[in-house]
Amino acid sequence: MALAGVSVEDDMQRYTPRDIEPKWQKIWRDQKLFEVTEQSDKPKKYVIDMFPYPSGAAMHVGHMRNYTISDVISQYLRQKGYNVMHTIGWDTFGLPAENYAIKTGVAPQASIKQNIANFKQQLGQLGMSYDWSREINTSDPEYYRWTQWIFIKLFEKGLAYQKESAQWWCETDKTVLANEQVEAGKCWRCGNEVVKKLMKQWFFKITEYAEELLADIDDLDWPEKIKTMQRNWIGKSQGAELIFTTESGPITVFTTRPDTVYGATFLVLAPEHELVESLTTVENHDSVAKYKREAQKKSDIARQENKEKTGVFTGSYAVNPATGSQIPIWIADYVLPGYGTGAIMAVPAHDERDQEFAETFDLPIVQVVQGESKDVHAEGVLTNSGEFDGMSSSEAREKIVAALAARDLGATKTNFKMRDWLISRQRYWGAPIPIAYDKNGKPHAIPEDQLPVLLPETDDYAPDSSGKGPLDRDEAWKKVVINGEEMTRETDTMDGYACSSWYFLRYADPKNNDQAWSPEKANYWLPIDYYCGGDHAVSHLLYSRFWFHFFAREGWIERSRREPVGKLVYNGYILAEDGNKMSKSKGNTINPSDIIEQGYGADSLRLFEMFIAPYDQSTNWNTNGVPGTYRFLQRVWTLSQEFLAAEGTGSNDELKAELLKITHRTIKKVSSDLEGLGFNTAVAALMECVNDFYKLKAAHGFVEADTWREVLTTLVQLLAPFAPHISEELWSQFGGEGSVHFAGWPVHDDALIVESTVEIAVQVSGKLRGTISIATGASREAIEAAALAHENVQKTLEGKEPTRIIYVPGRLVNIVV
Ligand code: ANZ
Repeated sequence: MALAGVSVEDDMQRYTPRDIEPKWQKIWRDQKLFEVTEQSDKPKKYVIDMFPYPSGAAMHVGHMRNYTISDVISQYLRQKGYNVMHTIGWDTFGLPAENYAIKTGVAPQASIKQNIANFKQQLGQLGMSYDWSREINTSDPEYYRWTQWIFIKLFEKGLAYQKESAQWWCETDKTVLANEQVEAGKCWRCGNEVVKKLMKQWFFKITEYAEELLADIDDLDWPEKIKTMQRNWIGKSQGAELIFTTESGPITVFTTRPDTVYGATFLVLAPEHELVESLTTVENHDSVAKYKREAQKKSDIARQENKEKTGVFTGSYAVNPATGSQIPIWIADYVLPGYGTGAIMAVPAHDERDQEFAETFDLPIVQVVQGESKDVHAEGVLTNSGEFDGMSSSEAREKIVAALAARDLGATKTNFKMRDWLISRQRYWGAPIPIAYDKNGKPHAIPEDQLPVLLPETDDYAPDSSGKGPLDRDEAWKKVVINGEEMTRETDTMDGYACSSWYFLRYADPKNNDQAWSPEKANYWLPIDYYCGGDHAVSHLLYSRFWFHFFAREGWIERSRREPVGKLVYNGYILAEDGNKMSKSKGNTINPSDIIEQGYGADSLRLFEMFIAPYDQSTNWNTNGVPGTYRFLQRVWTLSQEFLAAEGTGSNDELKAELLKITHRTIKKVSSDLEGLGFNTAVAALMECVNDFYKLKAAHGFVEADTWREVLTTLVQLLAPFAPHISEELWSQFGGEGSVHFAGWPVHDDALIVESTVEIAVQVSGKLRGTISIATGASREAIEAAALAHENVQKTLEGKEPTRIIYVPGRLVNIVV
């Protein structure tokens, strides 16, 4: 078959990946080459990707970038002599399979099985070096049994609890909706407006770990931008709670600026605040009720967007604890119910949102701080603040809170933006929550010996108007006897993020039937040394940190390993050639299997994936790229075949030095690039190396056969992480022992790189007659011959024979007559 953009140089020597790649894949598999155990005298490395959700669509070249990065790292580390665990599994619960089931009637169990088979086939084709004996699947009862066990442990410690919470609800479809199913306040299915409805839900108490999750971020070897995202998500905020009294009782506000309390000219409550009802006067009842209904339809994000301020007056007043004056109480949706106390003191002179609000509704604005800079840690000098006038903001913050505290009207307070993790899903396709309720509705953990709580098979997956999941319709399944007492099972399933919060521990001990993992194995393999992915900056990466902190507190993993992810390798996206995001629906995806089957092979594709751009940058796909890297591999192949067919004889010191210099320069560059994850520049260095080899071959042929053999073998070793198949094939053709992937990583010798030629002074009977420039490492005979041949030497000698030649290595030749 003809490959576009590739000229056929010589059929006999043609590089044909399909003759090589499947062959080596089979050998690696049959020999279980990449399987590992803890019984090793090598130091360990643990390298994985964020495991995939095996969707119905084939993987595209964007997904593949991620898997290639981790595979290159793994192969490199193996060659460097590490005991590398590199493995993969499947994150299989979740909405896509369930929606597919609702649409087509194909059970999620069946479609997932098919999708896994497809993904495995694709990854296998790419020559990924996984330890397949450790493969896991989160919807396998042998796996989710342990997710349920962890739930129970959290429940026993009070870290899994139930609480009423507002859920998106579509009145038309009569169903609960996840956040991502609400688009601009509308249901994703029917397009009608959605509302919030209070429902009892299960939560994990991640907020109890807020402080330590925040503190540990500092030491993580992660990209700064991801660390910042996590810090902001946790959102620690130090301030005070101040009390404003009203006729209906006290209103507590949370503020980071107690120094501005003299400028608080009104209060704003979230429309959902519990005191709104009692504060609303008769005249204001209708407008307040209407405003509350409108606010219900907006998401928190929409409410925080910077747009025109809306709100209504309740008709009531509160007493400002500092000034003693009566200030009006309003409600507005820019105050969120879930943060702080759901009520704020508005200081329009010093807070932008409050200022807009005051301007819109014509409320008083009183400046109380002078010379304030615009940044968040506002500092200025107090004014209009009674006894506190003239104080700095920071001093006043403390003094004012202390003064109010003395009157029981204030206290310092730290808040976190982070909310507890809602894990109930009114859905079929998830791990059942291992809880049952007694007659009084009290929740009980399912005893450990009754795990797993199996997800029953059904052909009825759709949610209904009950607000509960499909499992709620399975009357037989719901009944359960616990310690002789009849109970009713919880019918919600768990958020998929529960299953993905601990899977890296199961990789360490995938077949354990007695424990989720053995601490011994976990302490051997964890933390993950390189965790590769390009998503879930806060969700998954924060949830799993929380679980690990919990595991460490329980002693199931060493405290020093409570951070699961050592180095986070956060890759950029590959976009379609036109710069759009690749997606099946846009029809612009490129399937790696197609490229392989066209004849370019997996190695060319892998190489291009690494060459295309620095790994952490997003970049557009380029159709000419793979033919380019294919041509490069073709050149490696051809050069090797030519050498094997026609090893030269004889020696050439200059050639030898030059070959070694090129090679050692390349070893140095590729090694340091790989250490710093500079994959693209490492590939460029390999290409340059091959170009230089071709020039030398053209000039000298394959004399210096031993050196050629040495440098070509080294080239193959350097190429192996990127292009494992061709490297393995050439390694064996060159007579290498075992697999190239365990054959060591070449080490460069600086002495061979520094200078390719040396300048040597030439004297005749002690008198300087000139200099010669000659290859470093040239033999003494060659140097003497070059010195004798020097023009001035010939002239001075006038045909006389030298009596002896003195040679000072690397410096001078003295020809004595
Ligand atoms: C008075 C004030 C004066 C404020 C000033 C700021 C500047 P962090 O924690 O950093 O986000 N706030 C408190 N609860 C809120 C809620 N539920 N919804 C919306 N806004 C809320 O900032 C806390 C500040 O955000 C608090 O301090 C409060 O406004 C507002 F010159 O109180 B401040």
